[in-house]
Amino acid sequence: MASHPKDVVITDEHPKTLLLQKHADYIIGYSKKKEDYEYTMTEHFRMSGIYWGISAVDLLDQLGKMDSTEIVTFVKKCHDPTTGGFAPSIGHDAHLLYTLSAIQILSILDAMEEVDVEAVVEFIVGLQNEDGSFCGDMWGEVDTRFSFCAVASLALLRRLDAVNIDKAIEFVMKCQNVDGGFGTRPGSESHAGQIYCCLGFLSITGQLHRVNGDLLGWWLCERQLPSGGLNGRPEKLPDVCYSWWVLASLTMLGRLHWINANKMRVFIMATQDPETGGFTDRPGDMVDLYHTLFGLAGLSLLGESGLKQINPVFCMPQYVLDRLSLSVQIMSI
Ligand code: BD7
Ligand code: ZN
Repeated sequence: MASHPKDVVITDEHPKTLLLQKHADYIIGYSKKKEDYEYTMTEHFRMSGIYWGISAVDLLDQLGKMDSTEIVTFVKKCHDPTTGGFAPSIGHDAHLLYTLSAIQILSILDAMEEVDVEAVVEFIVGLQNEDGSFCGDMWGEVDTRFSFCAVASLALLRRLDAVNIDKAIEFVMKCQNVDGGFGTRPGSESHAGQIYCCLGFLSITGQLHRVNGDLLGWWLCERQLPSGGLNGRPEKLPDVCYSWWVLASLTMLGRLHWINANKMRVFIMATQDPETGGFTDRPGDMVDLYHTLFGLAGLSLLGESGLKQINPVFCMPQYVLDRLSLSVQIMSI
């Protein structure tokens, strides 16, 4: 039994070192099996899937093995000239989530000139509300994730000036809770994913000084369980994707050293599948591209050798941001 009611046990049977080539082969193989059940089931978030895949392969220094022409062609076919945004797949509706994924893909592949940047900017501008918040699409749901998607996309397009940044900041600050964390909307409970989005937003807009780094740093460190894994909220099971949301948040707060990095590394290593390659949410489950990127990204933040450095705000290889001369704010303590 695990020593904690909501934890897992890591044994000697689980991998202990990085199975680098297994992961590269898993991702490259995935992109070639387009008729597979799993591939077809993920059509509704395909654009993000491509972003997770190419970022992960790039961290492994094997981006050259992906068909970048095919990817750019797909991204262009997902651009909706009517709204100016990107859809997750061809023929679907445009959304801010997939617009950020598309811009991340084009930034990594250095292919931004292939799309109508001004139309994309207009799409994002049109989604800002009177109170500074952002909707994800024309249907009107508000979420701090969308505030992050908007400023991250605009920063990569070098067009942050296009929206009302002061009002956008005012809205995100209204989503801060007494525990130092952030939720989806004003009054919503703190959640590690939402905290990442809000800190990323504040980093891009140069407002990190408005958070209480000690208080929030504590809340984030309390996510670590005896297995070394992290959960996203109290009373939840550990999940490798939270090693990204939490470690990236602690990095922005200048407090990454507050986590037990050795135990964290043991947990992430244990979520690798030595047969198929790829990472799972927790040891023994099924692998997917999403957990594969965030497992590798977490290890990169911890300085794992053999992996490229990742940017904690954009979740893209650091060299891409360097190429764009884009720097982000990190809190100093
Ligand atoms: C979106 C936009 C951002 O700017 C930042 C974060 C996101 C979250 C988005 C993502 O990572 N995009 O790159 N998440 C997802 O696409 C996942 C996809 C998924 C579905 C089902 C199983 C695994 C992955 N989604 C839609 C999620 O809800 C996942 C589901 C999950 C992951 N592990 C167990 N279940 N959860 C998730 O992303 O939680 C982190 C999070 C929540 C809220 C805000 C930001 C991050
Ligand atoms: Zn997860």
